[in-house]
Amino acid sequence: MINEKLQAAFNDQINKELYSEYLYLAMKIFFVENDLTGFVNWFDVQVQEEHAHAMGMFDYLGERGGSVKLEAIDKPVFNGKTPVEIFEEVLKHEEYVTSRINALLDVAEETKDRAAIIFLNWYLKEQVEEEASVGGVLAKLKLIGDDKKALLMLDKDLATRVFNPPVIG
Ligand code: OFO
Repeated sequence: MINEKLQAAFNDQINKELYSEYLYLAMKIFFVENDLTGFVNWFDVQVQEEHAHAMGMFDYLGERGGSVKLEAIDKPVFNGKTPVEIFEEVLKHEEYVTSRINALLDVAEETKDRAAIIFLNWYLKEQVEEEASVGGVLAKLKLIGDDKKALLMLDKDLATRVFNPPVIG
């Protein structure tokens, strides 16, 4: 049986993963409206990944005899009006999520739940990959600047991203 404090922290993170899914869905709209279909694909994959992250914790709580409590998902908020600005916000958001996974690990350590620590290590590794992948797109966007041809080449590249359902834990 999972400790109550840890269960609450997991539930909070499930909400944050679902918020991430919602945020990326909202960001996708900008790229749909600007006909950047490769970026749209990138966000489609991102949305699916965030959903998988939420469901990984959802299922884990069930396995541990815990209870999932779903709360309201906040309205997605971002201010970016260009691809660079939006990806700056994606990176900031991923860094925030990394800090929340670390906070969740702190609770798992405090409650001496070694199984949860092992489970959460997967999420920490995933955050390292996410920050690197988002940082990579952002760096390219900064290099591209106002070069529309180069932006279309990056768009073509992002069209190849594929969602591979993660094996979590
Ligand atoms: Fe769930 O990894 Fe991004 O936020």
